[in-house]
Amino acid sequence: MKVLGLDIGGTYIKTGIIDETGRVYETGEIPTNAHLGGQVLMNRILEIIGEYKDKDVNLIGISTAGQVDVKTGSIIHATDNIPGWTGMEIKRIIEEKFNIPTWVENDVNAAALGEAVFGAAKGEKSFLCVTYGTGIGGAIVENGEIYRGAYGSAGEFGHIITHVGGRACTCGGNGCYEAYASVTALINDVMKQTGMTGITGRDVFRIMEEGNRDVQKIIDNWLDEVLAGLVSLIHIFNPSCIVLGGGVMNQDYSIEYIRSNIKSRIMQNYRKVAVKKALLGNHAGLLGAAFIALKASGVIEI
Ligand code: BMX
Ligand code: ZN
Repeated sequence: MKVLGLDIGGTYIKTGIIDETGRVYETGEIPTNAHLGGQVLMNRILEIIGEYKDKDVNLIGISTAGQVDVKTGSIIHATDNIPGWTGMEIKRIIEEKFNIPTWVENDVNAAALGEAVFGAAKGEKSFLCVTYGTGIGGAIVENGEIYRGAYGSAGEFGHIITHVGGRACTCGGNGCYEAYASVTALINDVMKQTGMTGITGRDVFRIMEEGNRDVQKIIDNWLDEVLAGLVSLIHIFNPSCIVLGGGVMNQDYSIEYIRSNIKSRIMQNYRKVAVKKALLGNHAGLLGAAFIALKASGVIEI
């Protein structure tokens, strides 16, 4: 059984074929070019699926930024991280064109399921997943199921307000967690305060490791912003485990800073929480989306 997985983030689209054992192969990565708008993005996705079509794909699993109606496989609402993505009927459009059964899920909900089945949250029934990238995404897993709220959009942790009257966010609000603690925010802070241009999240950490104390200070402030959101989430959900995803959480410096500061910032009775690094890295969304497709079509039972 072959599942074509697509993971659509604010910056990159990742693709790959996944089998029922969780093996990922024929992977690819291209820029999302979100600024070109939802329609251009949808056309690009159809092109990509077309490129994989002669590889005997049986199912398609899509994980995407934006709030997803998993019944219809369409976007309930997306922020301006992907302008024009709101309302996109991803499942219908793909199934009409290719006649391959397709499932769609929010990127971090998919990553959380991937981590639950194949990664850091194996054996954890109730946990949170938070990813730091273009935006900040969240997932609430309760008894092995995604908690969706009344209308399907629960877990948009990026839009918790951490600064009243603060920075403008792409959701239309002000002072959101994502505007301070995403990788986009970190990069903007470094560029603004040092005059550097054209840098990536990975560059920021490399520059710190080369001994730049100013950049280290900016990273420390950013990690305090990351911690502020996590402290609130822990106090709301009292989870046994929080899985942290996104390339920046693969940096030992980030995860060590969070682990060594979190306990003193939460109430004593919440301190049993384990802070884990996502294990599936780049493949979490793909594996989660594939898992959803395989489970829904009865190929695997977990
Ligand atoms: C935003 C929001 C979330 C998404 C999160 C992480 C949109 C388009 N995105 O808060 O739905 O899960 O970013 O997305 O509404 P990423 O782009 O960082 O992967
Ligand atoms: Zn916001």
